[in-house]
Amino acid sequence: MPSRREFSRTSLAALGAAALGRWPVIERHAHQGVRINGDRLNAHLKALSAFGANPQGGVSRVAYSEYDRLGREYVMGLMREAGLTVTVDTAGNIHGARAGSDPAKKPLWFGSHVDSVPEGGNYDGPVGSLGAIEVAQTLKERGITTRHPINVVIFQNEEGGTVGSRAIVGELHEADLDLGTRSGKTIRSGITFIGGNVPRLAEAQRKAGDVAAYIELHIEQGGNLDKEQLNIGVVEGIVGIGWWDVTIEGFANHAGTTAMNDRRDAMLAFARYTDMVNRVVTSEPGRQVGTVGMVMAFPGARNVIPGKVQCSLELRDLDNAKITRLFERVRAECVKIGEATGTTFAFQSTHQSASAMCDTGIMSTIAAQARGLGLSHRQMPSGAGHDAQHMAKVCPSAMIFVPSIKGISHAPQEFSTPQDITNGANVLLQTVLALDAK
Ligand code: HGY
Ligand code: MN
Ligand code: MN
Repeated sequence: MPSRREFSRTSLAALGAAALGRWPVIERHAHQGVRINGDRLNAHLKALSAFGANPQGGVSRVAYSEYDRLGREYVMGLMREAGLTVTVDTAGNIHGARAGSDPAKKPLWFGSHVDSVPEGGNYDGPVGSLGAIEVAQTLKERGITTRHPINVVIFQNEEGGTVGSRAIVGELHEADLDLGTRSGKTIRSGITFIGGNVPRLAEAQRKAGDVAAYIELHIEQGGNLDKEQLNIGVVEGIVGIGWWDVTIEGFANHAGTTAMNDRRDAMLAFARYTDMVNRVVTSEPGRQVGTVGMVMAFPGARNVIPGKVQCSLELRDLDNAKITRLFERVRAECVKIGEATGTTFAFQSTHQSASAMCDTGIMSTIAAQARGLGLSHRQMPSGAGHDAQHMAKVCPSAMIFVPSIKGISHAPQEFSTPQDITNGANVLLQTVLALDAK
């Protein structure tokens, strides 16, 4: 197995056409030797993982829960220690600002999120959030004043559909605010709970030109870097995601007296639906994925034929048109399943994130900084959604991935090594300094 270092040349050649990005490629800058404090960063990660720690070793820190609130407090404390001026915007996103020396420059944003999925891991979001704060702390300690103002951003409710970043780009709409969340609160009451101001939500918006660039450090969440023993992933694009709530209506009836062919069993329709989603999604070539991740049967008793099922549909691909096409195929198949089982299917769209491509100039800059640090790297798409895909609508955006051991994520066993996390934060630091040299 080749070592992580032996692959350091991968990407720059492949990125030959990369100069087409909005940001010029910066290879060298004045602070090439500066490094973050990896021990401190990893200690902060361990401390944050106490908020919502679960017995399996991961966290349940879903957005708008008490643990989310406590985790955010902890993070705001670290930001203040790092010399950042901390504010919470009207959408509930946390910002840590640091002045730059050139009044003509727009701020460089970098950060991630600290909310988790239910029974999630300790690295999805925290690595990029605490990595960003560590970069700010390093700049402070080294007495480096950047030309651009700096803004460390911690987006709220990333896992519930990139809610905070959608508010930033003006895509969190009135109807979204009344959707429920895993905390038990609606998005509207959740935003109030974490210190936002819903009637003034629009004040959180940024438009094209307000932000110089957005960079996010994150764990890969897939197993490519680990398998190939590479240090850094340079993200080329982020998948689009569609979410639908699906309601299957049948007829609840006695499980002992209703003959098999007289039943309108919503659970049977659900079983066929789940199998069909897998069949439709795998029926064409490509990296598209589809998941049925939630199900509830009603009334939910051993001796009652389920009259109603509420479940979900998630579709992802780098091509938004493919998501729409697959959804239409799923919906058409549901009509057939409904006819065969005496049930009906209704779909309600609850969230749609368009895919986004990363800025090729910043991608080349990230690759150059990784190379300068002696780190191997390759380009890769992101199969996970990220706030960066929304930020890409208002500024050049890019992402830095570090390995996820065995590719496990959204699970308590999620793990990235302290060295890989340190490497990623150093690439973030060097990338910020390189972009600032523009
Ligand atoms: O679901 C996702 O892709 C992300 O981790 N929010
Ligand atoms: Mn996640
Ligand atoms: Mn994440």
